[in-house]
Amino acid sequence: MFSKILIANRGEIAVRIIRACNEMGIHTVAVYSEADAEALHVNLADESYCIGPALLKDSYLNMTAIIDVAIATGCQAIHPGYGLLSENPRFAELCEKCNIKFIGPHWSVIAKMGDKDEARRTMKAAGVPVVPGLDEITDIAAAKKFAAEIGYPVIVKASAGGGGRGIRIVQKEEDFENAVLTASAEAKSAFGNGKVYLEKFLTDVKHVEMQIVADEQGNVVCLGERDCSMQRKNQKLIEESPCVTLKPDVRKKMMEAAVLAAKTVNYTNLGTIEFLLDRQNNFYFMEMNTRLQVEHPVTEYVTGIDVVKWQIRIAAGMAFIYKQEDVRLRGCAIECRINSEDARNNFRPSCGRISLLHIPGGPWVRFDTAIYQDYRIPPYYDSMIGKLIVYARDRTEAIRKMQAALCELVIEGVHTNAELSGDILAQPEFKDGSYCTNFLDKFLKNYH
Ligand code: MV4
Repeated sequence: MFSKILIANRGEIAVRIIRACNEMGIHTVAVYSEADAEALHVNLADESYCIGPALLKDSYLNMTAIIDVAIATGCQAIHPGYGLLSENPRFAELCEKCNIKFIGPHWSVIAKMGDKDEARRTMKAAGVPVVPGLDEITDIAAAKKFAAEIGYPVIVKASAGGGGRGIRIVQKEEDFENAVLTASAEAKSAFGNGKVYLEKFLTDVKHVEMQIVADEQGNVVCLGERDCSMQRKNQKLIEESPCVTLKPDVRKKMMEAAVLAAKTVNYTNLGTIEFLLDRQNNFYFMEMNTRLQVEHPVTEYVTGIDVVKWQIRIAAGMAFIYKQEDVRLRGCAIECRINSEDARNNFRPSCGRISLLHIPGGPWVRFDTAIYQDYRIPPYYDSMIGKLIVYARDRTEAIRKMQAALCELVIEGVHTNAELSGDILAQPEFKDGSYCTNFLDKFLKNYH
């Protein structure tokens, strides 16, 4: 086992990883930007080093600065968390060159799955169902003809995409060419790669993702699904497990497809396979996320498995002790992301000092956060300041527990979306679990 790990991240996820290390008797090294001197992860780690100015490119994305700290402090591994450098194959490769274990899959697998069009082709060839569409658009006229055949609406996606950039939904043929060109231009400037591909845009579907764990001995186990259909502009707001509309036989097939996807690319460590699920119970592969996800606590509650500790153990060469038949999905977990933004003012980011903080408690109520009373939220980073997760025997009880916990949560000094989440939980479409990917945009049209 490692004796010392560097955490290449900030905020609640850095704190989450430090806690896992503390339980495992592993020393922790934090890195931080000049704007984060007062951040919680800096205080909780055994050692902390400033790696540069506030802007991400000068600090948390500065690969050599981070590696230098890891080498100088004698770290054997780096945990990248989510976002930032977590899906950067060049960073994972640099770690390997410096003899530091990157806690995640091999860089070649990150690169392969990071090219979404290549991932799609790989999965199709392996027999995993994919959304009807067209691999890499090279000839716009031919792509337009294909779009007319599969029928509008269609969606143009950047191959190197992420965070919703380089995506265009096209409702009618006359908009097609412009959508391809602007999506490609946007992807080129954001990712340095303008490659785009085409899919039929499915409406009335759920966004269901499967969590997999793969050890370096070749065992791949699926920890069930999360329903992530409650999204706005590519930002998830509420996630839950299990997915209400996923029938047991379909779940079994989808879990098998997720395991097949991972095995096809010799995947190791923690990963997520994203699918769309339609009302006829067809499911389609969309993409694979080669990292720990924000919403992992939902899976931890329904499986009883600490996935962050397993990421570390697997990276250290341990075999995963659970077989597929040992994994029992029990009860119901819901997560609400708490963002410092004004939901009634076009989701304007809200910064400033937390003047009053009360964190809800009680059995099976978890609040993952890096804020504390009097902490000043810096304006440079993500607006997510916490995650409220609850667990109960059944979904009705879980919803009530979440509503009570949201009411108990007090964050003063900044605007948050906590009230919006409470309002969504009270909607009939949420209560019966029938909500789909198009729900939130519709709901927000009349929300003021
Ligand atoms: C889709 C889709 C429907 N059809 N692709 C991809 C990235 C993810 N963050 C959202 N994505 C989607 N891809 C096809 N072919 C539906 C979504 C989607 C979504 C789209 C618009 C508004 C809210 C959404 C919520 C979840 C998923």
